[in-house]
Amino acid sequence: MTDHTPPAGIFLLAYGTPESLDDVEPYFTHIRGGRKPSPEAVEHLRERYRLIGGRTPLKDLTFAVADKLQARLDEEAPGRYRVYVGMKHWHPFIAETAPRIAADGVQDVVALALAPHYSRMSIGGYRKYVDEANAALEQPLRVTFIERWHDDPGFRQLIADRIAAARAELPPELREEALVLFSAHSLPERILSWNDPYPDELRESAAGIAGMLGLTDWRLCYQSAGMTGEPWLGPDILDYLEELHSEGVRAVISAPFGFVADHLEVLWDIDREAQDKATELGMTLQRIRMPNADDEFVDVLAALLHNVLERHQ
Ligand code: FEC
Repeated sequence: MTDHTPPAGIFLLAYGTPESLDDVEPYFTHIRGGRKPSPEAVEHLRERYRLIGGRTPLKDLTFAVADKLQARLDEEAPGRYRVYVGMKHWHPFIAETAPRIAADGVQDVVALALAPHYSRMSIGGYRKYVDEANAALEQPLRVTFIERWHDDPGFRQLIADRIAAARAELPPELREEALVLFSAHSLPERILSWNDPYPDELRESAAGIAGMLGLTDWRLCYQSAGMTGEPWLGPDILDYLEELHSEGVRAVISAPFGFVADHLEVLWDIDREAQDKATELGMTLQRIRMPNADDEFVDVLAALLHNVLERHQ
């Protein structure tokens, strides 16, 4: 007898990245909700992409995660799940992928943004795009949206392992003393007036990871704040490195745990800006390897999705 149950969809959501330097202006405009940035701001952003090689691997990495996850799920239950990718700010947009999911006959979807901590401004934004795309479908999908997964033990263990590996790469005389510096994308301070859980979730997950490693001292800061003319959450990583330097810290292990892949905010903001600042201060900065499309990260996602799927089947 043939099983006619339609496959369930796994909708992986990522930020999106411009494919070429020509895409930078419309991409930036999309991030700003349709408001065109000044030519100077576009040029400044384009220059950062140019300096890291013209494009980031974010899209390729996200599709590589999707392919590996598909293969993993197919091994366990052939034909039961289909993995899709939709982006928040560039092609394939969430609104472009949603109709493809529906056209494949999928009715139930688990949506997972590849960012572990919840803020109304970040994950809430992904959710809004998914809801809008879904509402535009003739037959809306039944969507289970995973809003946060920073508390997933597998995720925390993976970051803890990456921190341990980064420590092992430091020169022997700095290994013991290197201070772990967690960082996540800053957001405008006004999120605090909404009681947004973002800062607390970051602190909780950093503390959880530090606990796995038995760390007594570790720090948390923000990075990549926008130039929007309003105050953003701090301390910013560049200022904070100065503070750590004045405390006598000689080496830091940078753990940008608010992200999961190599992209502009890691390859530029950490590997260029923060690294330059550390060098200027005579400090050593060793960044953790990002989860990217590594098998261990696919394991984490597969386990996380299993838990959710079991609860909804
Ligand atoms: O590699 C790439 O091409 C994309 C890297 C990238 C990631 C990313 C993640 C987050 N963002 C978050 C919030 C904001 C807010 C604004 C904002 C602006 C930008 C700009 C670029 C950019 N973001 Fe981003 N973000 C990435 C890239 N982001 C480029 C525009 C120029 C600039 O400010 O540098 C301000 C919007 C406005 O101006 O109105 C707010 C959050 C995340 C982490 C969650 C996630 O990954 O989805 C939160 C990756």
